[in-house]
Amino acid sequence: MPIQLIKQAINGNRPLPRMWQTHDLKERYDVVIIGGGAHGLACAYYLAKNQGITDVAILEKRYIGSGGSGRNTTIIRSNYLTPEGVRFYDESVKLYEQMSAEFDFNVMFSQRGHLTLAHTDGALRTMRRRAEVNQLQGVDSRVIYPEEIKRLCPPIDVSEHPRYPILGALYHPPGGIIRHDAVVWGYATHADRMGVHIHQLTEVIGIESEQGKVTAVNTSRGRIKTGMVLNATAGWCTTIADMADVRLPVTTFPLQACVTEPLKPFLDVVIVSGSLHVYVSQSDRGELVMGAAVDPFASYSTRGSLGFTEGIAGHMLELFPSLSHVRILRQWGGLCDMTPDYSPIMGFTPVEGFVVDVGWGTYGFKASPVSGKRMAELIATNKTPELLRPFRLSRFSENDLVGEKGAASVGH
Ligand code: PYC
Repeated sequence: MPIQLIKQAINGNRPLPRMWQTHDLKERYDVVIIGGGAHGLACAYYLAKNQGITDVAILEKRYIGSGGSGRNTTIIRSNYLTPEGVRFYDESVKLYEQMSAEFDFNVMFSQRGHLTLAHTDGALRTMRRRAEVNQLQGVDSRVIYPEEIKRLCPPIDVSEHPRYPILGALYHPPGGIIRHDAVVWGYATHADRMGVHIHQLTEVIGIESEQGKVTAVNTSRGRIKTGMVLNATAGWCTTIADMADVRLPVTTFPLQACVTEPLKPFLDVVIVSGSLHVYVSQSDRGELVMGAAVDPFASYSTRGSLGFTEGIAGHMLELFPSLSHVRILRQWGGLCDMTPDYSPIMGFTPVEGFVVDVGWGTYGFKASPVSGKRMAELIATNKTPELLRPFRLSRFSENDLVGEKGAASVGH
């Protein structure tokens, strides 16, 4: 039993200490991070822990984890398509592996294996290419065929009957799922303990600069002087960048997800089908957590739609016909900032002191530790870490793209 619970029982049920504090807004901070999701919180954590920079404010317009960090389907993996992507996400998986020990707080990382199904010859070709690239980067990933898929996931239909029979899969054993709220709370707690100020319900309304250099951030609670601002938002990354006069090649699309009623444990791998536009895992509560492709129109809406529910139910039943009696419990939407090459944008911008960690599309949550750690390094040293160089903003004008569309879980 966790020691805190025992202490609480002995102490007559007095409230547990708060995991993070509230603070008045200071007049000045060394670093201001806009966005209280896992990325912003991770960056604050690593600024304090690895770089000794603790005079940091996180500004979150709602509550921490209220954006993509609390709305994703918690999948962690590094089986990407480009060497740059694989190296980057692999560092993230390794950081996730250490997280429970580092926080002394169980983030429930379950490396149960991740299967991306191929239903066409073209998809199988892409899986083979991904497996090669993954293996060359030392990442455990290989193509498997229906017999092994059935062994790893007995309820799946690998027969020839479905409209899109399963021809093979990219199998990535280190991939899995995690508790996303635990990740957010872990970073927040530890950043707070090292002196970071987390300001919830604090909306950014303007960014000031003089002679091409950031000087202050205006918020719904007052003005903050600073020479360093990190835009770590999703959904509103272009709005925030516009305030600093920086244009980002990003278009925002909704992405919907849902959970079923709890079922007895029967699915202990993550299943993804790009052709059927569905990914699914079973949570520790027994619910099936499922998602689809982004909605086919740009929008800031996070409402669910009947079209999504019908589509995902139909596609799930093609994979798992035995689930026809299962009810969907709730559904929700999040916002995905898509870039032209489906890779994120991390690093410096033409405005000195305004740096970005944005454009994550459908890949954001899984990258939180590595982007936080490496963005903290960039801010502290004023140099771009090697791992981040491929993802610089200037790659679009230099025609040096990092095409990751082929590694998306579902078609976009
Ligand atoms: O890239 O693994 C992924 C993913 C799952 C859901 C959205 N993106």
